[in-house]
This record gives sequence, structure tokens and C-alpha cells, in this order.
Amino acid sequence: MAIQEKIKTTETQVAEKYVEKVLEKIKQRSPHEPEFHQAAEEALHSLVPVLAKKTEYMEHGILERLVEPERVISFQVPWTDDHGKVQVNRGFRVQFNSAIGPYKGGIRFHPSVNSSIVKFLGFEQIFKNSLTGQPIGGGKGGSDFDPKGKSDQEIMRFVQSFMTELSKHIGPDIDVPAGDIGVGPREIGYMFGQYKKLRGAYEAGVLTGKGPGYGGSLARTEATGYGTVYFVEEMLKTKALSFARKTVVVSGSGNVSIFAMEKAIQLGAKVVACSDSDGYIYDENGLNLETVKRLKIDRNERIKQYMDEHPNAYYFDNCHNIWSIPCDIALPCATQNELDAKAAAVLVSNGVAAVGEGANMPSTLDAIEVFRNNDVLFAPAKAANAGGVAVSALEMAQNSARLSWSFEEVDARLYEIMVNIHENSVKAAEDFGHPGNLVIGANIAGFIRVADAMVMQGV
Ligand code: NDP
Ligand code: 2IT
Repeated sequence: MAIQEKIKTTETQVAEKYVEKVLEKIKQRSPHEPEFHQAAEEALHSLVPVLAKKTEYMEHGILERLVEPERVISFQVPWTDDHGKVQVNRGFRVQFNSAIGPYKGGIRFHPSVNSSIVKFLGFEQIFKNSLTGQPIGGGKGGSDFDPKGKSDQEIMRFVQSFMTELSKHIGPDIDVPAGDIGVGPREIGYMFGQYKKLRGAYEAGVLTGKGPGYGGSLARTEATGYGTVYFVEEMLKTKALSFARKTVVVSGSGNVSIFAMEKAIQLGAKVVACSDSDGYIYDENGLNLETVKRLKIDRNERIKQYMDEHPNAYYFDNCHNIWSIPCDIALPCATQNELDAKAAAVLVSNGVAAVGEGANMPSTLDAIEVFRNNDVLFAPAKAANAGGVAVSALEMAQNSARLSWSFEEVDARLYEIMVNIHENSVKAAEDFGHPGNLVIGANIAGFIRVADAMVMQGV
């Protein structure tokens, strides 16, 4: 027994060294990509128990291959604004890993987009897509184009130029983009129109998140937010808790945030606050979601305007302070690193029971540490927000079969997928010696499927 223990320790030490070596190499090769380093650090440290058990992964160089994108495309996006002036943005598509299916992942339009952001998102997408159980590899794209304040015509011209280049690299069996921050049904529509024109063919499965009238799946709009709440509800059940009568704070007021609020309310919760990048609104009696939807989906206004209709609510500048509002459940659904250790400590001191990540990497590594040390139930992004891409894969399946399922059918499949992701993450955490740690469980469960496929396919 003592000898076995000793061997185990040695294998763990070898695995730890392997992980450190790979992380070191990432930093040397791509020194200016802090978000990518952060995502890699979180994932790779989690994998030590698997690497110690399955030493063949090391022999096959799986980690070295996993952290190096199969292809990175960076391109110029020239377009003409409404004053006739030529503008130039930068476009990206990172095709990270195709072991289990064509590259799949969203497109983000936001001024902060750069190679680090696209790579962190693409890297996380590998694990997330694997967790869904669907046949989709990992990819991501975007541009530093800022859609705020642009006219509809400017958006269309920009998107057409973006797609003119992107179309050379995508296809229903190659790489299938979708939406993300700043990219919704309007942008997907223009992308699809331009792709169709350039290809001279109606390849519905080249993009997901399409309008239901031309090949989009019902419930794709709701999928990420609903899925996050389904996942958190499963996590709460393990402690005999639920959303019913709980106070919930949700950051953001975009696609993920709005439908997370909707499902939480349907399950009996009271959502008291949400935000945009300018500030946040708070109503201790519960927000009126219809007003938020009208402002953000129909009219594209700022969250501050909520006060016009609900003068008894409160508006505060500085979106980061939203975490100072006492709640039972916190759902960060805006953007990366929006919740740091200080905010996590405030949430803990206010008695938060659970945190579910609707956004990608919204909690810093230090914040996650604070939650873990204080026994807060924590649902990591890769698992909790996988419902969006899962329904994207269902959209691809419907497109291939040339049919469309009802909202209820898609929603039921989404629910089942989220329950499975939770179950598989719980089981992987237990199997590899970290019961209750969903960060480790999700990373391991997502990793094994991809790593095994990579081993079987050779280099
Ligand atoms: P939207 O563009 O619909 O909404 C984004 C929301 O987050 C807006 O309220 C926006 O405010 C706020 N926000 C964006 N950037 C910042 C910032 N730097 N600081 C503060 N607030 C910010 O995007 P989604 O809802 O689609 O995406 C939200 C998150 O969920 C992202 O992390 C995305 O990667 C992730 N995600 C999205 C999926 C999807 O299917 N759409 C699937 C899985 C994850 P403002 O309007 O002021 O910019
Ligand atoms: O981060 C994500 O999972 C998404 N933005 C959705 C990707 C997709 O292909 O539906």
C-alpha cells in the first residue's frame, strides 16, 4: 500500500511538471495573451489527476496539441461608414480543435476583441462542446468592431465585409460560427445572406442562431440562459435547494442574461438586479422583465432607461458594484473577469449560496478560490453555459435533416443535455478524487472525450 501511494505521488508529480511545462511554453510563445493564459491555467491544473492516471496522454503530446490552435486566421475588415469614410477593423477566427467534430463557436463584436480574447474563448469552447455530448469541435471568432452607435446599414456593410473573408474558411462540415457578444439574429442574418451569395448555394448548416423562418432552431435564443438555470437547479438539488423563493442577481442584460432571468423567474425566484456596461438597476421587490426585454431586445437602449417606467427602482453607475447586492444566487452573464476576489468576498459575506457562470470566464481565478474556500456551490462556465452551443448543434442536426422541431422538443432536449452535463461533471470530480468540485469535474469530463479522439486519430 505504501509503495502504491508512493507511485501515485510520483505519477502526480510527473503530471504536475508536464502541466507546468506546457503552461510555461504558452507564456513564452504568446506572452501578450493574459486571458488565454488564465483559461489554460484553470483547465490544465484541473487535469493533473487524469494525466497521472492515463499516462498515454503525455506520450501522445495531448496537452501541447490542445493548447496550440489548429489554425488561426486574422484578417482585415474594410468597410464604409455612413459618411463615406473607409474604416478598417480586424477580424479573427481561431479553429482550435477538430477532434470530435467541425469547429463550432460564436463570433464576438466588441472593441476589446483581440487574439487573447478569441483564443481563450476558443480554448474553453473545446471542453464545453465536448461536454454537450454533440459532435462539435472548438472554435471562436470576432472583431474589434464596436456595434454601439452604428446604423443598420453600417452594421450590414461591416458584416458583409467580415463574411467576404470568413466565408473562405467555414462550411457546414468545416467550421460553423454563431453569435456571441454583439452578434445576434440581425448580424447572423446578414452573415448568412452574404455567405449564400458568395457560395451560390443554400447551405443552412453553415451558421447557427439563424431566424426560425430560414433554418434557425426554436429555443436557440433562450438556450444559453435557460440552460444555465437548468444546470444551477441541478447543482442546488444536491443540497436540497432550488430557485423557488430565492433572491437572484444577474449581471448583463443581453441574450444570456435576459433568458437566465426569465427561467429563474419561471422557477419561482425573485430577480432583483441586472446591468449593462454603464451601470445596474436594483429593485428589492423584483425587476419587471418585460420592461428589460422591451428596452434591450426591441429598442437597444441603456438599462438606465428602466427608471423612466419604474421610478421606485434604483440605478447605480459602475456595473461592477452589482455584486454588492445581497442575494442567494449570483449569475454573472455579461463578460470575462467581471467578478473578482473582492466581489466574491462581498457575495460570501452577504450569504450567497450558489454562483452560476452564464458568461464565459466571468470569475477571476482568485474569485473561484474564494467561493471554493467558503463552500459556495459553483457552476463553471464551460458546463453551465453549454446550453447555447448544445442547441446550436441541434440546429445543425435539424438543418441536415431538413426539418424543424417544436420549441417544446428542443427545450426538452436542452434540459436533458444540461442534466447530463451536471451528472457527468459530478461523476468525473468524484472518480478523480475531488468530489463536489465542478470546475475539476467539468474540465476532466470535457477533456477525456477530446483526448481519446485525438489519441485514436493519431497526429
Ligand atoms: P450580448 O451582446 O447579448 O449581451 C452582453 C451583455 O453584457 C450586455 O448587457 C453588455 O452591456 C454586457 N457587457 C458586454 N461587455 C461588457 C463589459 N466589457 N463590461 C460590462 N458589461 C459588458 O451577449 P451575450 O448575452 O450573448 O453574451 C454574454 C456572455 O455570455 C459572454 O461572455 C458570452 O461569451 C457568453 N455566452 C454567450 C452565449 C450565447 O449563446 N450568446 C453562449 C455561451 C456563453 P452593453 O450593452 O453595455 O455592452
Ligand atoms: O460561448 C458560446 O458557447 C457561444 N457563444 C455559442 C456558440 C455557438 O456556436 O452556439
